Amino acid sequence: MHTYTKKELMALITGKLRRNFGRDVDEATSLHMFKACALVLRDIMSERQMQTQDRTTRSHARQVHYLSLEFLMGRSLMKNAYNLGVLEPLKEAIEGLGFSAPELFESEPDAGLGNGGLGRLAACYLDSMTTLDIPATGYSICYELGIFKQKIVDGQQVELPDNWLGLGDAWLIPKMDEVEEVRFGGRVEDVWDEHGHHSIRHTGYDSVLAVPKDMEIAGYGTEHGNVLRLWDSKSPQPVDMSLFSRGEYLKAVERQALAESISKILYPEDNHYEGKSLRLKQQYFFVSATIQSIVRKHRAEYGTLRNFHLKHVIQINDTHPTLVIPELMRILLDEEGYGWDEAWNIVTHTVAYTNHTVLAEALERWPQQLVIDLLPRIWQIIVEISNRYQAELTTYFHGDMSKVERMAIIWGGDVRMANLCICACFAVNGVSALHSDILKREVFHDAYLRTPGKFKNVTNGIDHRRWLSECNPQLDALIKECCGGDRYLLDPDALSGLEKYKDDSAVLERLDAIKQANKKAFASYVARESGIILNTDAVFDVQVKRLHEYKRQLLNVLHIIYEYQHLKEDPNFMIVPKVYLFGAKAAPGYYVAKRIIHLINSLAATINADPICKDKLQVVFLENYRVSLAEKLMPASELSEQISTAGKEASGTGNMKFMMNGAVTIGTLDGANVEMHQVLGDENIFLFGLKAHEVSELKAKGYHSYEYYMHNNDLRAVVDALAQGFQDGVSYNDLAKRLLFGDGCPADEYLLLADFDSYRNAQKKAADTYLDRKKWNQMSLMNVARSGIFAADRSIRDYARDIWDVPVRDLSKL
Ligand code: B1H
Repeated sequence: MHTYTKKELMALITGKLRRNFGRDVDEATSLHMFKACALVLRDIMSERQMQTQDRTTRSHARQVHYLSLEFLMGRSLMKNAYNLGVLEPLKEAIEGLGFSAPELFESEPDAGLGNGGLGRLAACYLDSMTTLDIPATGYSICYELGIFKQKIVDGQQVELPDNWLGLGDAWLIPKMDEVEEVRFGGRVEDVWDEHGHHSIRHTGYDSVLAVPKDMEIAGYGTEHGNVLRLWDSKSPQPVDMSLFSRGEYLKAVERQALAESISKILYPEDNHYEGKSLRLKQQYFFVSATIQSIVRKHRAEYGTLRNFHLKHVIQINDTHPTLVIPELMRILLDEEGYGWDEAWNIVTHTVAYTNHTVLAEALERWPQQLVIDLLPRIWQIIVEISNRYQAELTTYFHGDMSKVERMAIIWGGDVRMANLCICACFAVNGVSALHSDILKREVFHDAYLRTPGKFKNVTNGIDHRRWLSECNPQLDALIKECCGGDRYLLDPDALSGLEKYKDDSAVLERLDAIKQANKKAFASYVARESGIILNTDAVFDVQVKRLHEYKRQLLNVLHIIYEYQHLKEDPNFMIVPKVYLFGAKAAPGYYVAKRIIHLINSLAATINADPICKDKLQVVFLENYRVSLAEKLMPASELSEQISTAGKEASGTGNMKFMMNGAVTIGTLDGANVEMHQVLGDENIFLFGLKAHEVSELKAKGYHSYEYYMHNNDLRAVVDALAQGFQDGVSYNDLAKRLLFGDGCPADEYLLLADFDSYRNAQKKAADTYLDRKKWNQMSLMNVARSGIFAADRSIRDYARDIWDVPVRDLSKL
């Protein structure tokens, strides 16, 4: 594989500075320098990607298309340099030109085109698909504003716009010759010509142009290159001249603004469905542009769509791209003139659906009137799919209408996207063993009875090169010494080579020292950014993820209040000093989540100012949790909080990042924690709480949180303190009442009080274990050693084998 020297890179960078920015190195700002470096890497990737494309075309290989409304890419400069094998020479080149490489890497904005786990998963999968030589393309929207930036002002979240494109667009290549047109609204009619041929006439619609902005994706240790195609919306006319000339300036500009609003913002709700018309427009815009672009290339290559399903598989990331189903039907029916059955056969052998949540409030149900108004032809096709399905179901279930109703696609004035996916997709998968079981046993049980073969599991995984090798270079070095050098980078199972050192005190002490150094590095970062001084002699106990009630940040808080109360009574209560770190964005409209952020900050202010807590107990809320902050935090974490109500977290992927970096988990048997426990055994994880089936049973028999409150003095004191509030005088009576009585929702819907005691015991056990340094380091080592199955490479091999039927790079050639 061709690689680049420091000297070559310096020449390429100075060339870019001169040609693209008209600057010599000595006149260049760090902004110019960043862009020049990005452009140099982009050129290398473009070249490889085009060769990959040629190879794919020549071999007529089957391709994967990964459709997702979110790709949470984070930063790219270091990642791309790493994958291209030029990280070291690039650093030297940057320094050689008089700039600081770490500062330059740090100046890159995160591409925050996603909310949380679902979006980050898509980004990790792009890396693995490329590394495993799969011809794959990601598709999404080129949001002008990514996930909002979070500021904490007076303890509360304030959202600021995230305008990432100023620098971030260095990675994007606009392809003006591959623009697609997407149509909204208007009327559709059936027309017959003089020969009796039927066609559909669509008139009076509004057009929006979709401009592709391609981001090149480099794989690790391969020449293979893929693309993430981000669609930008543009108005077909810059301004409407007919309106303009009549003096209606505002109206003229308004139409343009409306078209361009489609790709303005990412909807910031994680695990929650918002029935906004602009969101439906986003979904159709991106799906229609995507499928038109795939179809256009396919036609050019094969001259027919009859073999479409043999050459393409479309994986949809949750139901957000569901409209790809009727949109592909529309093209096959209306543009190709295929009959229904032939079109349906192609579609149902092309699209596969991944479900990411069982939360009822996240299931997409679009009001049919919205679909009718915005997408009249798509609506007709959905109706036809729905009617045929309903007839089949009625026969299959011998008229058991309760089943037919649950599985219906159109019902009660809504289009239920998950049911449309289950009907039309050839595969439906969950994202962890437990989650896939729950889909089969509960959420989609009726469909499972009819077509059990469709239902699969692919447990999530993370890009272990980003989340271990790049972000934790010291641990990376230790692993390379212990596990056969670079091997684990392409063969994550090689991490298990660490196991044989679990009684080797030299290795255990190295592991300890690495963690200590990473904690210090993180602490100095936090000190620089916020002025807060973290106690690096304390356990770093970390809960970072989106703020959601089911994730139970509040349970963590209740336990901290408990410790604080006991510390006040007994100065020797905290044998192990602790730093509790939180990081979480709340959806701007999610009131309770915002209250919990405020609560964490109120409690932190009180505890951190109390002399009793000095060197024993500290609570810190980390502002603006995001990919690039996680990369600094994971290597420094010791205890990983994965404490969702069992049955609610589909998988979790943060849990895997912690594990890979040697943090020990305190958690419930939920999502992928179940599989972590399976590989770790009871002795290397701190489990607590009700199991998923116990949660269901307790809810079925009637859960009364008040009884836990009444019968547990410690718990009562904690909830009372919560209601009282802390030093800043803010009362959290609303949150306390929610736990005891509910508020238009069941009291303590997520069973915090039921799990409190069990959580406290697990916390106690973790603290006691932490005192035994050897034992803790052994647990930490085992966590790293057994984390190989949580590499995204493994997940992608599963998808390739069980769903996509595409070949992957062969490890035996390593
Ligand atoms: C997950 C979402 C999600 N599940 C709707 N569902 C969204 C739903 O903008 N929306 O409308 C956005 C996101 N996100 C997460 O997916 C799960 O909660 C995690 O458990 C899982 O690890 C992750 C990846 O599978």
